[in-house]
Amino acid sequence: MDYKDLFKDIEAYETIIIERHTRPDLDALGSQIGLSLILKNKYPNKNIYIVGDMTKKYSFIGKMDEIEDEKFNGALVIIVDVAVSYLVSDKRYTNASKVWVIDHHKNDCDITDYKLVDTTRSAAAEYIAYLVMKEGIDIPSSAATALYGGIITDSGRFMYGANLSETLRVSASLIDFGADAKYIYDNIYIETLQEREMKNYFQERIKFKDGVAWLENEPEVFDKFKCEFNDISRGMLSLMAGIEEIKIWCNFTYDMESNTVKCEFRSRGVEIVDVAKSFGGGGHAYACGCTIPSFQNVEEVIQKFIQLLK
Ligand SMILES: [Mn+2]
Repeated sequence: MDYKDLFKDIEAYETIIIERHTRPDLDALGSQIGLSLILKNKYPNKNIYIVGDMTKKYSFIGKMDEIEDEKFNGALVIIVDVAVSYLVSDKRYTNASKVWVIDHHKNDCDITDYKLVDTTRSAAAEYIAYLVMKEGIDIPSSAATALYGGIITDSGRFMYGANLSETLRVSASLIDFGADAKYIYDNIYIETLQEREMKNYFQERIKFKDGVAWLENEPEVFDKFKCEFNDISRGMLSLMAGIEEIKIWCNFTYDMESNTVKCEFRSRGVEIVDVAKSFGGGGHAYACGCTIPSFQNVEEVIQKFIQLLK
């Protein structure tokens, strides 16, 4: 689709609701909140809402709106940082008049035909900032900060990205718009005593085999540590990164909401997304995930990665 059509729709609709994926990371939230602040700034008389589940870890970036079902009738919904329906946080978008998707993941979109997907973007926030600037719309400093937060986290502090010079160009522009980089860094680098204790606990439980490292996080860990799912599933991934002999690392975490095991995969120098896809998942070339029925399937996943390394 032509990005111009998105801005024509934004111009045309009176109610605009912005959504993103469940269990949001800072790119999902930064994209959603950043876009909403940009549109509120440009269209102070439109009804602009943001909805979805929230995570305590990123509450510093903003707050979601609670809105009635009726608000979706006749509304324009823009879904950011996700293109697959089952991961969208608020299913009421199906009642909207029109739905757009803005994403940077390598998934086939099953939500709408109105989509803007650029997989060379390190973050959905980078893509949104680029589109908004291309359209010549002003970015208030609060929005620039939110978008900048999405970029620095999804790019691994400007480490990953198919087009780093573009990521840096967009980021530099956001700083010019007044993005407060220090505010983001101050918030993402602080951790609680429990978080540090969790790292010590999980560190000792990492398993290693033929270039692959993994953690199996059984239901009991959520009794031991009062925390959210992503505090373990995403939060403990980095414990396995940066080991010379380990090229692929996996975090298998029990999900009580669905009684399944959610898998996060990361790699260094090896494209792994096809393995995630073979288990019905997806994501990026070096950072992806899937869901498996139980911990009995872990061995099968690990074997596929070991074969891939051979
Ligand atoms: Mn993202």
